[in-house]
Amino acid sequence: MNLTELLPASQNLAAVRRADPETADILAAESARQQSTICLIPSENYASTAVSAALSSTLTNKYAEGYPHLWTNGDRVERNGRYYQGQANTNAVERLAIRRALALFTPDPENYHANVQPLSGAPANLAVLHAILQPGDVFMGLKLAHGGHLTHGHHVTVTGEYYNAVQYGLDETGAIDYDELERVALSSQPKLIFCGATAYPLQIDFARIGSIARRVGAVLVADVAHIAGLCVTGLHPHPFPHADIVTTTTHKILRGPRGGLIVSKKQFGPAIDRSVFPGLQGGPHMNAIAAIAVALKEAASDAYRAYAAQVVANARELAEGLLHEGFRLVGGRTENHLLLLDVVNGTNGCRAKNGSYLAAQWEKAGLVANKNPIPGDAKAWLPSGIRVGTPAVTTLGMKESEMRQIARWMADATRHADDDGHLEVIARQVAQLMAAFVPPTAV
Ligand code: DSN
Repeated sequence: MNLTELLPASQNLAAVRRADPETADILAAESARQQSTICLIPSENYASTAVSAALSSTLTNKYAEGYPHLWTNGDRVERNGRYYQGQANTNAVERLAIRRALALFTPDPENYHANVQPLSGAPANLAVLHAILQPGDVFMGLKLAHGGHLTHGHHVTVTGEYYNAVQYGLDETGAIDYDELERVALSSQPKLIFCGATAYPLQIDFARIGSIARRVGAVLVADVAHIAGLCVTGLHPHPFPHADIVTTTTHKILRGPRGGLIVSKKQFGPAIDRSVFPGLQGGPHMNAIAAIAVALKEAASDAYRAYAAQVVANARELAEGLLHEGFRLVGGRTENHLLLLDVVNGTNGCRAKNGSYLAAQWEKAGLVANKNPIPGDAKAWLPSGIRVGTPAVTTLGMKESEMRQIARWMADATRHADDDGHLEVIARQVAQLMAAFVPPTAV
């Protein structure tokens, strides 16, 4: 394969090649990998060429510690603006991103606040905890093996180390156990409750969790990184007004650059701003903030609404195809963009010794997904599940017929997981399909 044919225009790879052929070869190989395999990782996507171009703009050269607005502490103005000079354009682009985040995520922008500086989702969540809690305070989050995120209180992270993290889980049907959540909240009296998930295929009842949070006087934080694009297009219930604070990444279903957003009811804004900077971060990545502004404009379009609807339709079709083949789905179905497969307990040959082995073998067939813990798993690195999703394939323009084909390939690759030759045959078929679906940044 001639890798130079796959140069991503937005990265100006020719310039990289002139300066550094070794790095250029790696970048070209990654473009080739993305072009020839099917991305089923539900948290990955393809940024548009406009997003990628903004990311590689001259804003990468600029330091901009501070904010384009007053920072307050209660009624007291602490600081105004940035620390360094030369901020006319950083201020303009950050204000634009903030305005678009508020318009997209909130019912009433005047009464909400947005911080667009978090470098990604984990720093955004940490900034919220640091803004609201003191070390040792109690907060609640969904268990990692039940679909939660590391930063929702898992013991290997600072969120589990610095705070008193209490976890809730799913019931035997695979749905969030709202009764247990309420019991745990009443007994542990958390100051903050995290809801939201990274591997949960069902809709989240923000209204119910909001009423529990109000009952115990906790701040409710909804981490919608996975479903942000569904919430803002009406395809999933919206966390506001039930949640006080919403966090999200910008690079998953929102199709922006790698980054994070925190949108909150206005009273939490000053504490969140101070927590992000100077509490946790230094200079914001202004090139990423420009790219976030572009992505938020794209996400407000009719085309994005149609995209999000197709993401959900594709996930349902994929789920039907996989169930038909014999796979077992945690929760039994999908109501959003992702499916969680229990690969140890499938039937009709749709089973494997664990998710780690099967995900590695699938990659040989050009099917790129991720191993994932499922309820009952003790080891995150040797789990019984695989997580798949449709945001990326839908960006490429794939529809229901391609989902049916992908389900057949997943079953075929599972039944022949020990046969590398068979997996290579599937990989060639996958690459043939992908030739018709070029990622935006590969053109
Ligand atoms: N790594 C992200 C995901 O894949 O869902 C969560 O942070």
